[in-house]
Amino acid sequence: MPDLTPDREGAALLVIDVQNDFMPGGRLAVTDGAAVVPLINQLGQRFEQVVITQDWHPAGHASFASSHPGCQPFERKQLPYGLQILWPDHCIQGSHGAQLHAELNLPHAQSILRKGCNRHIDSYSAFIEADRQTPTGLTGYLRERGISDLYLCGLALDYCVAWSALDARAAGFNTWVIVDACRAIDLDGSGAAALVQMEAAGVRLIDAPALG
Ligand code: VGL
Ligand code: ZN
Repeated sequence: MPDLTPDREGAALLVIDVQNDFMPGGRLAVTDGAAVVPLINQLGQRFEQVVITQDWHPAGHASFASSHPGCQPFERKQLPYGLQILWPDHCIQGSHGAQLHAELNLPHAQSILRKGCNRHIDSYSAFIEADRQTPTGLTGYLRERGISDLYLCGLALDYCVAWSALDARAAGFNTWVIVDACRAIDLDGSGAAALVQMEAAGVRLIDAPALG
């Protein structure tokens, strides 16, 4: 059994995109999204190292359906770097929707990483943008701080959490996803597919009680 004590040296909690636009009533609402907040607050108390991400798009971002005349949200469109799901406008830099949920309480988090800032490239992953080439710098940040084990939680399980977990694993981090502290967007079964893909890649799926 791996040592699952979250406060051991080398472990960090990575809290993905717990932002107003992903909450019920937000522009890209995730069903039951707000339910993760109290659980993440509890988890946060167990980790000395906490990193938070924010989806942080400029107006007119390439992932927005509104940036492509004639396109509707949730359509897929070929962009220069690959097939992109087009989303409703969301998490626009500086907007209320881009703010972290007001009840997220992680005052000891040392770093907030903003991603998806490049107008022409989306970034579900906290590590590498959707062109699969442009690093965010998070790998270096974590390595330089001696982090080897990452525990992910947040929104959405099937997009930003899954892509971040897969990239974390590929970068060599021991990677856990705390599934009950995530919620999925679930387009066409994407929630279940993400779990299968993560498990196949060596990402370990747990629920919060497994952390003791
Ligand atoms: C996300 C779709 C678009 C996420 C971000 O945080 O999972 N999903 N942008
Ligand atoms: Zn986004």
